Amino acid sequence: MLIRNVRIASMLPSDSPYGSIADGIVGVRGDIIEWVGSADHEPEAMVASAVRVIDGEGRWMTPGLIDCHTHLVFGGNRANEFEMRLAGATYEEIARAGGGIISTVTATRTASEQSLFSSAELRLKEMMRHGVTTVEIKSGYGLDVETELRMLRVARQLGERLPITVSTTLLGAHAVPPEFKTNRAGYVDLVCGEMIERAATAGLVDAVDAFCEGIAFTVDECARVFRAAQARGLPLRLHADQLSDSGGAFLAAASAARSADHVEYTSETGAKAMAGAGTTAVLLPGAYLFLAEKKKPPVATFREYGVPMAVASDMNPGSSPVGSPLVAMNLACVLFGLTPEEALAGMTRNAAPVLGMRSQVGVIAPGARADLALWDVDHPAELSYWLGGNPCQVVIRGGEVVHTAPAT
Ligand code: DI6
Ligand code: FE
Repeated sequence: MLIRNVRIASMLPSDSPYGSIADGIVGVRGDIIEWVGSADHEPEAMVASAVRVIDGEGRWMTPGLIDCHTHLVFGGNRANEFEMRLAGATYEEIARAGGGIISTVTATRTASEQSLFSSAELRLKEMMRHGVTTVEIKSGYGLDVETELRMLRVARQLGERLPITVSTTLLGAHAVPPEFKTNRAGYVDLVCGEMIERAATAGLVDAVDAFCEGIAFTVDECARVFRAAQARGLPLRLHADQLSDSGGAFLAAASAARSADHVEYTSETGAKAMAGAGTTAVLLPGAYLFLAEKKKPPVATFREYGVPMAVASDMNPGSSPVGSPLVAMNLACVLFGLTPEEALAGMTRNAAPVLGMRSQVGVIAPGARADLALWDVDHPAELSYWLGGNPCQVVIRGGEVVHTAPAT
C-alpha cells in the first residue's frame, strides 16, 4: 500500500519540528511501514508494485495515537459525585466516606461481562474515531479476584474484536475494598498472591500498576505488589504523587518501573531519580482539571533532567471522564505548559515505551507498525489547539483502513 500526497509528522527526532516531511510518501507492506520519505525520492520499484494507493489530499499524517493510561472498563458512572463535589465535598472526603473508587467497584462487581464490554466498546470506538490505534486499559474496579479477571478479560476481548491494540494492566492495588477495611495487609496479600498469579497464568496481564497515595496504598505496600509482579516478570507502572508527595516517583524509579503517572507533587529529586531509571512521566491533565487540583507537575524539571513525558486521558468515571485524546493534549498544553509538539510526542513516540512498544508504534518509520492517522488540519499544532471537534479523517491500523470520517 502506498499513501501519497501527505504532510508527514513522523515524530522522529530531526531538525524539523514534528520530524516533518513536506510532500511525503509512505509505503506499507503487510502491517509494517517499509518506506517513508519525500515524493522527490520515491523508489520506483515500490511505486510499481503498489496494489493500493491512497491519496492523502495534502492532509497531515501522524502516527496512530497511543493512550497509555486509561481505566476504560467500568460499571455505572459518578455524575452524582460530580454534583456532590460542586456542592463543596472534596474527592478525598467522598473517597473516605466510602464513595469514590468504591462506588464504581460496587457498580462493576454487579455488572455482567457483556455489559462491561458494551459500555467500554462505546468509549473505545469514540477514541478510535479520534485517531487512537493503541490503548492501555487497567483493571482496578473489581478489587476481588473474579471481578479483576473479568475486567481484564473484557479488555482483552476489546482488543480482539475491535481494530485496536490493547495493552492490559492489573491495578488490583487501586483501593482497599470494604471487606478488607480492617485487614489491609490481607488485601495486599491477596493482590500479591492469587490475583497476580491467576491473571498472569491466564495471560490476561501485560503490566502491574498500583495507586500510591494517602487514600490508597503506602510506598511499602506498593513495593510489595511490585516485588510480586517482578517475580512473575511483569513490567511495572505506578500512580504516583497525584494528591501528595508520597515518595511514589522514588519507588517507581528504584523499581525500574516503566512509568510514574500523574506526578503532580513529584519533587526535583524524584524527577532526577526517574531520569536515572529511564522512567517516563505520564501526565494526566484531565484528572488535574476535573478534580480542580492546584499543584502542577514539574514539567520544567522533567525537561531539565530529560525525563520523557507522555500524555494520556486517564479515562475513568471518577477523576477524568475524558474520552478524547485531543482534549488530553489540549489540557496538557493549556494547564501544564507543554508545547503542542511535546503533547503530540506524549501521545505517540513517548507513550510507546510506557507500553513496552518502543519504535514499534508511535513513530512513522521503516519497521514500525503501519498505525497512522490522517488529519484535516493545516498544522499539527492544531491537534492540541482546538478544544472539542474532531479533525481525524482516516485511521489506518496495521496497514488497514479502519476508520474514515463520514463525508460532511
Ligand atoms: N487516580 C485517579 O485519578 C483514578 N485512579 C487513580 O488511582 C481515579 C479513579 C476513580 O476515582 O475512580
Ligand atoms: Fe489512573
